[in-house]
Amino acid sequence: MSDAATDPQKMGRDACLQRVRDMVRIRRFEERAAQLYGEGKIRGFLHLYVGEEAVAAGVVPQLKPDDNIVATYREHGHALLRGMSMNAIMAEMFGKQEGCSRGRGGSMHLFDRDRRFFGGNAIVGAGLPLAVGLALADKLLPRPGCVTACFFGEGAVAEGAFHESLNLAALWRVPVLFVCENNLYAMGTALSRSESQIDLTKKAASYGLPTGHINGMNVLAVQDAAQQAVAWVRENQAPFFLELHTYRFRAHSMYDAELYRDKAEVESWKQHGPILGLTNRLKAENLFDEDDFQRIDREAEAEVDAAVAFAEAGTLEPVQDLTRDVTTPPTNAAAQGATP
Ligand SMILES: Cc1ncc(C[n+]2csc(CCOP(=O)(O)OP(=O)(O)O)c2C)c(N)n1
Ligand SMILES: [Mg+2]
Repeated sequence: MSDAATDPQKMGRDACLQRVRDMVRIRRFEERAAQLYGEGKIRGFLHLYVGEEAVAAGVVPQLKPDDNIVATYREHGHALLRGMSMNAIMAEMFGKQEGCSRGRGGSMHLFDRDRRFFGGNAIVGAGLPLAVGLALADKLLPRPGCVTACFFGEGAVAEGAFHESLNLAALWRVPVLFVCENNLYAMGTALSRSESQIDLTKKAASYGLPTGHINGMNVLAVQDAAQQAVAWVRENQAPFFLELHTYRFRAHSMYDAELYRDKAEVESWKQHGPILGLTNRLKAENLFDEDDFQRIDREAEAEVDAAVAFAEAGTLEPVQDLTRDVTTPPTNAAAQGATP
């Protein structure tokens, strides 16, 4: 690790505050989303990233606008930090036409072509082949020097798509940064109950990828590792695998009795939460005080208030448009090329 990237004094107060702001924006957005879900305003699936914010906040700002991002159904934070408007994301969650996917995707399918944010994906592991395809396209077009960052949970290593994607990425030397968000559980299954090898970097190394293993609760450590990994992928135009140890503080999705973990375990991780960890460190370094936090918090709440008002005022798609973009299968005769 380089000192400049992990030493708050060397980073400077503004850069440190930006990381706090990034994480607080995600946290406040999601807390409000949970509340709106309870009120029936947001429906469908909703997976919160609370506790894991340091991963998106450490990695996403290291990417350039021409780089691609592929994420999972737990992607609100990545989308926000990529610069997608909170209004368009909230409207999407409300199912309104002003949403980033015209209200047809919901929480799990945030998408923004202009910002090269290629989802949001409901299927575990499905983002990996997509990322390899995007990077292959960049190599062939060519779009020199571009990187595709692919975020996925540790549950994806049980999918064949994980192994095929790492293998092909290494074989074809395509520029993908694989970012494994290892929060220890895939729904209610602890990694150690489903995998004989729980050091996931070893799986990636077996396909020939260089790897890194980072504490995903420490945003400065994530930022530093991501900076180096992105630079490596960009320069070598080849894949790299980062495993980040993190923890989700809330349920898997909105319904989850959480019988698979103790409350004490959750509480002990909260003591090392990413926002608390950074703000405590900055306070100890005299770079930050409670007034700073209150100001950042108020700004985030105001942005969320405005996004909710935007979503409330949005329009639902008219019923007669529901079949638009739905492909009708050809009739038998047409499919067989029959002529009368
Ligand atoms: C192919 C596939 N199998 C099963 C599911 C059901 N499912 C949804 S989330 C999930 C757990 C995934 O865990 P992980 O990859 O660790 O991500 P996390 O939810 O912890 O962020 C499963 C099994 C799915 N969506 N897709
Ligand atoms: Mg997981």
